[in-house]
Amino acid sequence: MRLLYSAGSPFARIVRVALLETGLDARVIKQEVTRVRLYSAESEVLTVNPIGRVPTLELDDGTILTESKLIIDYLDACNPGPKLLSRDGSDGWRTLAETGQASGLLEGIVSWMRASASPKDKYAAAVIAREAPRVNRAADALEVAMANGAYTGPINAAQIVLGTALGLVEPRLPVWKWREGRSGLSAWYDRIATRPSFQSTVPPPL
Ligand SMILES: N[C@@H](CCC(=O)N[C@@H](CS)C(=O)NCC(=O)O)C(=O)O
Repeated sequence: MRLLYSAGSPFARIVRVALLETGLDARVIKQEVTRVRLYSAESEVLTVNPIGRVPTLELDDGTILTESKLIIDYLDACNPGPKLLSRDGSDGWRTLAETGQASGLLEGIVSWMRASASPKDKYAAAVIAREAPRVNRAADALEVAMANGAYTGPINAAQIVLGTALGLVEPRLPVWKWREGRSGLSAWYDRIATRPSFQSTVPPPL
C-alpha cells in the first residue's frame, strides 16, 4: 500500500496516526507531497486520484481510497484489533457522535485558517466571522464533554480527529486562544499529544 500525504495536512495526519496506532504502518509506503506541489497541476496525487487531495491511499490492487474517515474504515477492516471507528452501535453510537463533533471542529479550524491565510479574498472576513464562533461553540461543548468522561477509553477515531484538530491550532492558527477557560480540554490534549503516534506526526510550522 502507498499513502500520499503532506506533512502539514491534518486530514492526512489522521490516517498517519491511525496507521501507527493500529500497527499497520509498516505495511504502507509513505510518499510525501510538498504543499506547493499538492496545490499545483504537477501534484503526484493527480496521477492516481482525480480528486487531488491527501490523504490518498493506493491499495496493492490499485484501488484508490480518499477521504480520511473512509480510509479509517478500510484500516479497521485490515486490523483484527479493536475498531477505531465503530459503526455497529455496540458503543451506543458514542464513537460516531464524538467523531462527528471532532470533525466539525477540525473543519471549522481549517476554514478559519485558510481564510486567515487569504486576507485579500473578499469572502475571508465573512468566513472567519462564521467559523470562529463555530469552533468556540464546539470547544465549549467539548470542555463540558470532557468533564463527563467523553473522548476516553482505548484510542479511537474520535480521539485521533480531536487530537489532530487541536494540534493544528498552535502551529497554524495561533490567533485562536482555545485553551483559555478550557482547562479540561487543554489537559486532555496535552495527554494525547504525548502519544508516540502524535509526537512523530506534528505538523511543521508554516
Ligand atoms: N475531506 C477530506 C479533506 C482532505 C483535504 O482537504 N486535504 C487537503 C490538504 S489538508 C488537500 O489535499 N488539498 C489539496 C486540494 O484541495 O487540491 C478528508 O477528510 O480526507
